Amino acid sequence: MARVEHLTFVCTDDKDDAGPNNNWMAPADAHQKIDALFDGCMRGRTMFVIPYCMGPIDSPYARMGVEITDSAYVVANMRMMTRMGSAALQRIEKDGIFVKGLHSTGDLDPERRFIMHFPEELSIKSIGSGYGGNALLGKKCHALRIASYQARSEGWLAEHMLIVGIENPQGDVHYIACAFPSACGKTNLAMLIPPESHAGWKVWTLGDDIAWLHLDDDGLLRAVNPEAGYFGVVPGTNEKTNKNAFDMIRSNTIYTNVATTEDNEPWWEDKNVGTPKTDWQGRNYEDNSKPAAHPNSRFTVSAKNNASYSELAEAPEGVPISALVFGGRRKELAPLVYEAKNWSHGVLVGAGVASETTAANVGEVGIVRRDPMAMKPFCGYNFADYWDHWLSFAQRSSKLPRIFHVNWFRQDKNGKFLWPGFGENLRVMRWIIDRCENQVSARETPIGFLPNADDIDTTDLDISADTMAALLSVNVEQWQAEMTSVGEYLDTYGDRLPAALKKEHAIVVENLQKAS
Ligand code: GTP
Ligand code: SPV
Ligand code: MN
Repeated sequence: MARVEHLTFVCTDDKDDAGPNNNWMAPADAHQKIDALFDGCMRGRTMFVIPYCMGPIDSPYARMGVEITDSAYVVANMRMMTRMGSAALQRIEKDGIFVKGLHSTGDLDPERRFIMHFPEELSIKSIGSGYGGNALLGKKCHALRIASYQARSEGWLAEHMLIVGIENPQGDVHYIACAFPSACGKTNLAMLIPPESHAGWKVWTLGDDIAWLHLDDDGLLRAVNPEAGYFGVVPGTNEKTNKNAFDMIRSNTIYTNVATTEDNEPWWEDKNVGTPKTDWQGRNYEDNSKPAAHPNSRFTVSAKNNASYSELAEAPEGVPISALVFGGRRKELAPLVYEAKNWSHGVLVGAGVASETTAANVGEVGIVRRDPMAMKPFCGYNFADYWDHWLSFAQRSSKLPRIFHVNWFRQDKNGKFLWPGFGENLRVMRWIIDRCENQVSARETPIGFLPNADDIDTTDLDISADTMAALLSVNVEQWQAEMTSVGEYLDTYGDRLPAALKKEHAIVVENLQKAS
């Protein structure tokens, strides 16, 4: 029912290539260990062979894979999440290169469960889990861990980002890619419905989880979504929060670990329709103190089911990106939105992302941890080299997107969210677009540019000026502590840490010092 970071390994010849951000095992040891578990594990089962394509089938950026599995559930999911089948097989025959994935549910015993990546061999072996990120090998294993490793040597980026098109009433569209940690709002933002106050605005979904970013010949950063479907968080999805998702999962949808009603309809917390009869484990639901659906229950659905689906998700060349946005789940500290001062400062902002842990991974929920670029569980190599790679883009283009940071999750003393979120997040995206178009000035602070008080449109919103001021404030003392913690974290990467990143950190520290 969730990813298992503690059982997920990156197996490179040199341990330092995997970095402190990954669990590491020597490739030979890893093969030996996992092959012993695979031995005989599929006996009596059906072996499925899944040729798949990540990215539009005719895109130069698309990458192929073949997953072998003994799970029909995996096949059905991969069919919606990737371009699978004969077209992929033909391209594999043409390209002559593909990622090899081997998966078995094994006996589902956590003691005999591993997700192992061999980026130098372009292969993945996964046993003991049937859950999405552990078992649909095209997704996080291939499209992020293996792809990020390849992207570094080939000069592109594989990121944990949604891709959204925002169209203003005049018909101009800006494409924005946002990296938020697991269960922190990517799917919701990708298919946002403009609030009533925003007549004439439209939102187009290109992707909700993964973006592959390439510089084109003109120096523009372009994004393609390697996936063809959504594997989304079910709890919290309703008519009000995410109507597009709510509508698109009424048919042709796989539900995983939800509760059911008497009529065998799927049910989850905050669905706001029906009552649960059976919980996600198939038990009679009586104990109301526990959720009936697993907090990380998921839907799988083809992207084409989504009313806001953009045809450009099929464009081989992808879409040009105006802004990159990082975000996290922070009760305090991080303002609603701020803009980095330049590309390398933006890389520091991304490297410093922290977020409360969620049910998307097995383990404690609600603990603040560093999740750089929302890639802590997914970067297939040493974060120090990854930041260096990010920084290198500034030398290759003068037309890079601007970088922002958002936080929809600030709370008051009673644990109530200060910002309404969901559809209203469009108001923040508008400020981001205005900044990209140089239409609005901003307030310079030690951590970056913040909106002036009136520049976030709050028309028809029941929010006080005091709350807005709180959402758009920078507490220098708290930020000094935060930057100390970011500095300590960066130092754990030792000599490999890029000097340019240390320098950006020192600049923010100095600016805070001056402001205090
Ligand atoms: P992964 O699929 O795990 O990568 O997650 P994701 O980043 O796509 O997260 P998703 O959009 O599914 O949101 C996760 C949870 O956060 C859901 O329960 C949402 O209802 C909730 N959520 C999303 N956006 C907002 C927001 O703007 N405000 C608040 N308060 N909650 C939100
Ligand atoms: C996430 O956890 O970030 C997800 C779900 O998108 S999974 O595919 O399991 O990684
Ligand atoms: Mn994700």
